[in-house]
Amino acid sequence: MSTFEEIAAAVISGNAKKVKESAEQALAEGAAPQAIVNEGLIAGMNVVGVKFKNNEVYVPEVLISARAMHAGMDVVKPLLSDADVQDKGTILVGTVKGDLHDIGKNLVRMMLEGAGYKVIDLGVDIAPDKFAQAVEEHKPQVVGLSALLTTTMSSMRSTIERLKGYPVKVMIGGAPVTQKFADEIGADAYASDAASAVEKADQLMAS
Ligand code: B12
Repeated sequence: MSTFEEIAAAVISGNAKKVKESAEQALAEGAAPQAIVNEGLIAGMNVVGVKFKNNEVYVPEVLISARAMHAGMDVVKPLLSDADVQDKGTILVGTVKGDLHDIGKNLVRMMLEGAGYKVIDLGVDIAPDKFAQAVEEHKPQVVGLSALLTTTMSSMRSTIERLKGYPVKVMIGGAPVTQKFADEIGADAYASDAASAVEKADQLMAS
């Protein structure tokens, strides 16, 4: 097994200590930091994403793998120059106004980070104006809105209204949200889980 494969395998099994050690070993062997990210850490998270989608692993395993991935990122991040950082794009995520659920949104954030996006997480209970301010400040290409309550789905509509005129695509998700609702409120994409969120983000970035 190559050191990159060892890193990916340790991310998949959620072994943060092993990820850190293997990342350090790869650096000692002269591997480029960016290659460690792409061929080790992201490669591992991609496998986790597919397994999650196929119900082969569940939320706790994904969180543990994401933590392992972050342990590797901590090793290589100081060595990545700005020019090295893969510029896949910036995505802003947040749970809409009135809604405090963040477990799903956090998973989406981790999977997007694992796929190489820069993610800005605004947190929970985010009002439309706050999303708009953050869009002005961070200039993301995509905004991801999460809602878990049927009563806060209307906040998605008002957030999309508020973001009209800004050059951003809006992707929505959360247990009560459907493709039909996304179409109704004019969202650019809907995804039912964190792995599909990455696929949809890739499509939005390319469109
Ligand atoms: C955990 C939980 C809580 C926790 C939240 C903790 C936290 N930090 O998030 C606490 C206890 C705080 C809570 C509070 C409440 N809750 Co609650 N909660 C849940 C519960 C059990 C699990 C939700 C969860 O985390 N699921 C796991 C994650 C991984 O799944 P997910 O969020 O759906 O996310 C996935 C996808 O939807 C998608 N996704 C999510 N976000 C996004 C965003 C984007 C952009 C994309 C693309 C995809 C995407 O990807 C994720 C990963 O695959 C659900 C029941 C259930 N089984 O769903 C009820 C539930 C959502 N809660 C409910 C209710 C009613 C409440 C309360 C009103 C209860 C009360 N009376 O006080 C309060 C509301 C507080 C508020 N203002 O938000 C109801 C909602 C009913 C409805 N139809 O609106 C549910 C369905 C329970 C029920 N059956 O009654 N809750």
